[in-house]
Amino acid sequence: MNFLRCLIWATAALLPAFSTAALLDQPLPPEQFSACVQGLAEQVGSAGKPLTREDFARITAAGKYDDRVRQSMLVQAGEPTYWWDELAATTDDERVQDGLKVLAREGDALRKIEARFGVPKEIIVAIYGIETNYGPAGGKIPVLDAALSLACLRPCSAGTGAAAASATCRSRERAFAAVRLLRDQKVRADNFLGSWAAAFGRTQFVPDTLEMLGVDFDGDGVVDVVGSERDAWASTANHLKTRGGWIAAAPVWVEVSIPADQQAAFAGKGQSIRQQDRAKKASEWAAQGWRALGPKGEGEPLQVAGDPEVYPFLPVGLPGPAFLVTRNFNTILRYNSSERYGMEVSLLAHKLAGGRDFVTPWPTDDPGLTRAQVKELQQWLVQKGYTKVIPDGVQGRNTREAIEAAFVAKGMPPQKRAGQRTMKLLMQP
Ligand SMILES: [Ca+2]
Repeated sequence: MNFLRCLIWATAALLPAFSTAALLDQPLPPEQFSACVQGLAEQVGSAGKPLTREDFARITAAGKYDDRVRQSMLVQAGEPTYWWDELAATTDDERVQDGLKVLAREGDALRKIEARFGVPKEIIVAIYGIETNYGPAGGKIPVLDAALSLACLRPCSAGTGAAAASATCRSRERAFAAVRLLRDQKVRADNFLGSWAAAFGRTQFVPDTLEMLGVDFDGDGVVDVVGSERDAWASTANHLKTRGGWIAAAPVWVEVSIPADQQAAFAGKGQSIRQQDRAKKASEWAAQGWRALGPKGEGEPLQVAGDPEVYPFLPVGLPGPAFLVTRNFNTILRYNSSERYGMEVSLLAHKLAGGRDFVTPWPTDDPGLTRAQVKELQQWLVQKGYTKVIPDGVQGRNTREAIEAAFVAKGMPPQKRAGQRTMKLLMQP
């Protein structure tokens, strides 16, 4: 996954726990960072696993504050982004084809991982595709620096005991885990690089999670989620199996139509509607008139293998796509708490298994672009002198500003995105 998207997703998980906004106003002064790291050294007694002060001090001596962490924490407050843009780009044909190549190339290993952990190989490959576009990941920030910077920008309020397990202390434990991984030589010190949120490797693990759930699947004695695809895949499968559990026979969701007399409760206000507390067997929803949707949007009998408990999830309310989701959706959210991430992974996996896109249109007259189309648009923007951005298929900050400038120059209402309709409008001579 590209870096910006990584920020948006990861931050969705970070924000609720964050209560020290003032700390983000300016870079952390060096003396404050040193004092913070020293303070962390005094808290090793609260670490989730044994860690001595001496080891912490020795390994963090090389640690540096990295202001990209703070800057990234600020990014997410920016402009709105849309489901239809993100899903169009993250599950485009190109990513499906690339994923099918991975499945063909590594089918044996992936089948073994599926058999051992009970998680479909398409889900594992989809996470690989969404997280790093099937690659070794491009994070450039030393994980130790990122983890220490995060821990200092988002300090743990209480010092010891039960608080260590609380959400506010997760950053501290992440820093401790990064130190332990280096101490135990479980990661390669020269290649321990990742994102601002300290996520690293092909499926973007964070240190504390890797320490608990990492799997050495290729059997070389090291859990190497950077260098080894198999280690990364097995670690991800282990995460899904252990945190939340996977119902092997069940899908992640079924696209549905809601009976007319029950639709009022799902009127869209732009926010997602997720009703976990209404989970009940699929057959009970069917008895209330809920229907599955066929290839042309026609209602079909609602039958889910094994008749698991499912609950309604509507990404933007009605009008818009509606789903009944299984526990597998929650399990993906344990990997990354963003609902969009959950739908991106599951839709890509669905397509990798031969399934089709949702049939219900998004409530927009300007659906999202594929990455190839975004690239084409970027090339046009560069050619017309609106930006010097390198066309990469991502509507990042520079591209969005160039789009806005182009709309203004053409005398059209400014907007910082383009879709199928507005891209044509913008590029017409
Ligand atoms: Ca290994």
